[in-house]
Amino acid sequence: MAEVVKLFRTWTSPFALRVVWALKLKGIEHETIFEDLSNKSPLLLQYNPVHKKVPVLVHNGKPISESLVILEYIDETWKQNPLLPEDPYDRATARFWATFGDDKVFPLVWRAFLTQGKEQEDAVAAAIANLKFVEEELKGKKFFGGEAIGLVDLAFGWMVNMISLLEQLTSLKLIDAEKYPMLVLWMENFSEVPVINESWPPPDKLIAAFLAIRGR
Ligand SMILES: N[C@@H](CCC(=O)N[C@@H](CS)C(=O)NCC(=O)O)C(=O)O
Repeated sequence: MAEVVKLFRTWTSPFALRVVWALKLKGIEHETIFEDLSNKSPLLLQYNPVHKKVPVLVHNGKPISESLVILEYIDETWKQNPLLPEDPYDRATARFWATFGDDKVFPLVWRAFLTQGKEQEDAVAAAIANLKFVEEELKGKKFFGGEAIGLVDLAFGWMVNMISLLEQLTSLKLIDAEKYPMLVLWMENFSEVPVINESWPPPDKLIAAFLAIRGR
């Protein structure tokens, strides 16, 4: 039976971009359904009734939501170009860092993006402090898992354009190249991977979309 893979997403969603990258790295053909989050489609609500968010991957009619869960599903379903290491301890470590990024870095950067003044400065300071742990984790490595791109890289991929966007839109500096050389190097290595590089949303369109969100 031919496989049917559908991805419900928006073009701005950093969580959905992880899934796009994973499918491309695995070479999986898929159909993309772009959602309007101000008017979610009945299918999105049917497939993700709990969170009502994108991304949702639908594989042969079965929906999977939450981007990190989707990445693991993709890795278990299509074995080529593995995203997680084989060793159980290394797998646990990868899951730890992917979750750390979503729990302890992304929300702070997002808060910095949506706020101003003291609240914004506090969010940036807290994000910078948490990124120190990430900097240490990257010491001596090209990617989080070593030489090959993997799940943790995809999970942190949002940082590359969100941080430069935040730095462009505000006067704040998040990543100082002298204090965070490994993070800067990782961002360069990550961006150079063709599958990653070819999938970014157009920067001007993204700035306009994020300014609209910030305005609201
Ligand atoms: N933890 C979720 C976060 C997904 C998420 O926040 N998606 C946003 C778009 S970036 C969304 O669909 N928001 C719609 C809403 O909150 O109603 C994941 O990793 O998939």
